[in-house]
Amino acid sequence: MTTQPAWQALESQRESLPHLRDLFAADPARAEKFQIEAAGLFFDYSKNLITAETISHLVDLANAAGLRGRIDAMFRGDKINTTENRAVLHTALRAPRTASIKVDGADVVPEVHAVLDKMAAFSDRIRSGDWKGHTGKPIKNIVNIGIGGSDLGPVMAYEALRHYSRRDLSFHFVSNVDGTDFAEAVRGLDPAETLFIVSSKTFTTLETMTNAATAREWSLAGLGGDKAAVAKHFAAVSTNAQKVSEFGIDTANMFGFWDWVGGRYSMDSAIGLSTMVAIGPGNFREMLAGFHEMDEHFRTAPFERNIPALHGLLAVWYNDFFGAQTAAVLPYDQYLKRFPAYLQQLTMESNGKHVALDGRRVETDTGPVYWGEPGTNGQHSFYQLIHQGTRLIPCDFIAFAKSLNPLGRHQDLLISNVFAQTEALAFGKTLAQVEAEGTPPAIAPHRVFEGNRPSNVLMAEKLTPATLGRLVSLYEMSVFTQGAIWNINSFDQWGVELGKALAQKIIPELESPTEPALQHDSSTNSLIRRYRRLKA
Ligand code: G6Q
Repeated sequence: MTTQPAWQALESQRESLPHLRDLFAADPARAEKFQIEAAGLFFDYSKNLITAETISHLVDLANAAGLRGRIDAMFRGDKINTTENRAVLHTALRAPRTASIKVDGADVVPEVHAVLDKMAAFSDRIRSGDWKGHTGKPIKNIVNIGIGGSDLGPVMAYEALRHYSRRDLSFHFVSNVDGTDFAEAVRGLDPAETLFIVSSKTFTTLETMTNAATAREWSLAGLGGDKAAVAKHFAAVSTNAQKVSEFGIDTANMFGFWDWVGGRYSMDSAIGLSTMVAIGPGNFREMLAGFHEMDEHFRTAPFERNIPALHGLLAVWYNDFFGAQTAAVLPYDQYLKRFPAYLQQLTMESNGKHVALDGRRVETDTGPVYWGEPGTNGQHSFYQLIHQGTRLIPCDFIAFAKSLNPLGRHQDLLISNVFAQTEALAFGKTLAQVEAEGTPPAIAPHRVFEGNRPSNVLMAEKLTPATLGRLVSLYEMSVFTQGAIWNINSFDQWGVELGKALAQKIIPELESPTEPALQHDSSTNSLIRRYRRLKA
């Protein structure tokens, strides 16, 4: 890719780019040139370090990388996850009933909708109180047990859409194998009113299976030990029916999905069962419609008018041409407090790769570190570094015009900060300006803001289930675009395997009643010995 003319043009352009102050001063119509309204979102990318030529070179780069063909291949169901020989079809999870998408010759859309219908019937029974626990009481508490892709999406979506959730039901999420996570989640809950949803694609994941076994013990202990209670207090979301029934969960209460849904792309599959119980099937379908709307925009819009494609190309621009190691996501909505954590998995597990699709080492840096916190809280802590540090940190600001909790002036105060921050980042404050304010010369340099720090603003009217779907799809497709430029497989995650395998070896060494013969390095050996001594 680095030998492509577009890449080289970008390299030389990077050297000669004017300051954002000059770019805006030179073109009063700059904002309109770099704004797009599509699929229910407004995207202002004018405060990026770009000119019209930059965008045209980035689009050339996308074309050189075959982005169009890759998009078509993904949506068509080709097995683009080559290291696992799987199709990548999270887009089918939100396709309308009338669509037809084939994997190995079979249309998957009817199955997708059959599962959604089954989830809806189940959710309605829980929400109406028709579903009774073992002692005849309706369910009041729902605990999702899962980790990684089987947790981060459900937690994020529940928090994001809490406004739309049933407030007389309580929702809890257990992911960590640390017993504290389970203990605190169920503290004070009545087992007779508690339903566990065990969410695991494989139904073999150490953390989830450990927590699920503990949950079964906790349930049975609180319900008199009758194993029949499991059927009333456990549901499963999995692709592995055999393991689900071995665990003792009635497969009638199992909701399936498919190997073409990656964990971090699964919040809109049956993994979203807790979300659907919380917000109801109607809202869940609205969220899917939002996803689909952005999918279609990404699939059909020309790259120069395509929000996710441009978003992804800008990420490549900063990552590979400016050496930006991180990117910040700053939602100005408290309900999106878990959105950055969700995006960390989506972006970093997808594009944290050093080997290209052809098996060779990549020639450029790949996935940046994503991080962030809701505004305005972050402004009172790490924004200092974004404004005046030595590193370039491209930022995404996410804002809504209407609050779901309109209280006095709060929303205007909140959103004024979005605009102020992007303005300060882009334009800064010169030494001359600082001096003109009468700042003593010794202090003046400390009060200079260089500016020229890039940001995007994503805006919508308000946070709805559909808006959330659009936002998540935008980032999924941005990640896809980035992966296409880097020619990597954004859909495997071999990097999480080694540590898992080593832990399996260490577990018996920690649990053994007699001193184990250790054959690790001297550091690991001594840590294991110290742990055994301390816990004795
Ligand atoms: C996501 C990853 C990973 C996965 C978890 C849980 O893309 O594959 O985060 O979701 O390891 O896996 P299970 O759903 O199989 O328990």
